[in-house]
Amino acid sequence: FQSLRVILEEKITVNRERVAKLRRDNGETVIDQITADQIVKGMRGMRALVNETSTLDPYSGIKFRGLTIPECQARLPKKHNQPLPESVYWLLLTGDIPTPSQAEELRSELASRASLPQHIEDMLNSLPKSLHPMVQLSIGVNSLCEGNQFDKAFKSDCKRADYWKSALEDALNLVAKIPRIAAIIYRNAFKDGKICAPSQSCDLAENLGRMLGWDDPNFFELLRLYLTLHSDHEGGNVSAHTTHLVGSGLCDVFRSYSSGLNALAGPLHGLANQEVLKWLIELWKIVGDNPTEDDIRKYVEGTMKKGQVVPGYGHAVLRVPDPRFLIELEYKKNYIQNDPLLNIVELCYKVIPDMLKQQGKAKNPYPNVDAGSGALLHHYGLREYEFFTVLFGVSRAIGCSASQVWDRALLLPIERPISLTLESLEELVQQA
Ligand code: AMX
Repeated sequence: FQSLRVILEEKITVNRERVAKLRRDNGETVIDQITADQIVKGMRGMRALVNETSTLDPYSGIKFRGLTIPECQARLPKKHNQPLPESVYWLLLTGDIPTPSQAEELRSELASRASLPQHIEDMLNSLPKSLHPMVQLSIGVNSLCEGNQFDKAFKSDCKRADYWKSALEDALNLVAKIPRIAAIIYRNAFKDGKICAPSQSCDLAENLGRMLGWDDPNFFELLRLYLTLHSDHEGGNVSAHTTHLVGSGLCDVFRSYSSGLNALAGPLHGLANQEVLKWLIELWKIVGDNPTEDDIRKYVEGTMKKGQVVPGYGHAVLRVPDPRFLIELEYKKNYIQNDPLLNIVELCYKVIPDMLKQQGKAKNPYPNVDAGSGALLHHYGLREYEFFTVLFGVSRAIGCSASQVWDRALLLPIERPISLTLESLEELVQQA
């Protein structure tokens, strides 16, 4: 952990210089224009945020600190065939590929912080089982803010330049503890409420899997992939942007990310993976194990006729099949023989893009990450789809908390754009 701090300190000094130079030399340089359409259509394509951890290209997809996911799979320290989530976290925090010993250092540090205060376990155990798991997760993460290091630093005479140090402490605590919150929610809502303790020797994925109640190395392997795929998706998506926005008012990472989790819980965003599985199971019930392309078409037509979106398809930025979805298919090919639900996922991929193209509305007719993730979890016996977005939330804590460390490191200010009334927008358009 000490070496992580030292590396970050060096990088932060360099990057603060870069910001200072950018502002000094080019602070007034115009780099983009905004159209009226962008203002009324959810700010699509507007480049207006700084986010260091990842970038998203419409055609090549997500890059974590410049590395595609296949590059991460090839170059990051692994367990079996997938990157350790801890090595992804190191990469997002520092921009460097960790050495195996650095990944191990972070693994051990996170494992040592994995337990929860008893009163938070009691609080989670007292929540009604019927409360949606995402609400429970948001409550659990919010409650971690008690005694957080950032507030302590803020209230002491800590200099603003050093805020990142306490933000890093909190970020590590969030990533270390959120798997246990998730597992308690799962065990209470869907099982007998009993849960094993986190182990000092497991990585984040295996600890999560074991606390959920699995003892299957193949499931742990899938969780490693899952945590990597969902860890970050640049800064403009609803959950990352919410976390950044709330954090910009100097909320600690627990309250910021708790807000981000509520953002993730929308059906057009992270809840889509729950919606996809619900939709696929209904489809499976109707068409059986060996459907034809026409069977799928009929079902999709029914969804569209009801005016609903086809869950798991489309994306606000991507304009190609989501590389994360293609990795899910690759995983199925390499690890899973003949699973009827996953076969249906593949058949959907053959049929749905053409149907969405014909409908002519969606700018991206291709599958996103949610189109396949739930069916993979289903294969290993995790079938309670109301829980799926919680796993998304556990993963995304990695990217959102690393970003918040950098928000503090770069001394980013409170976010405060200007909103317009329709009348003022109409006037501006006339004047332009
Ligand atoms: N099925 C049917 N219609 C769709 C569609 C889909 N999967 N995706 C987009 N459309 C429609 C939109 O509803 C919109 O219709 P409208 O003009 O009548 O309002 C039109 O196509 C244009 O939308 P867009 O510009 O292509 O998409 P967007 O940027 O506004 O929204 C997204 C992107 C993801 C919300 C949208 O594609 C969608 O609702 N997909 C299904 C839900 C889903 O899978 N969400 C997960 C996204 C990934 C994630 O965050 N986890």
